[in-house]
Amino acid sequence: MPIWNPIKSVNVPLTEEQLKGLLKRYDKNGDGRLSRKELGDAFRSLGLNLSGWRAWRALRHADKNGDGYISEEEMEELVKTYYKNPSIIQQ
Ligand SMILES: [Ca+2]
Ligand SMILES: [Ca+2]
Repeated sequence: MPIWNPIKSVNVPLTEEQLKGLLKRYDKNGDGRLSRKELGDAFRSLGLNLSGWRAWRALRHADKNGDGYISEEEMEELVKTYYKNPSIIQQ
């Protein structure tokens, strides 16, 4: 399966700020954090079809305090980590 980097495949590369903003837009219930489902929807909008263990792995990776949700701080951390190592959610 080819590795597809969504940041390189969009016409205008997303900055960290834009990616963060995009993630926040997927906080559908407005509780300030992303559930696994909300995170999955956000990834899908980036062209990443993360299902099953991949979505679980991304969530586990991002969810530092283990409460099952991605807080704003955890989102920032996820975005930073992703830019350093996109393969965290593509393997
Ligand atoms: Ca939410
Ligand atoms: Ca958390």
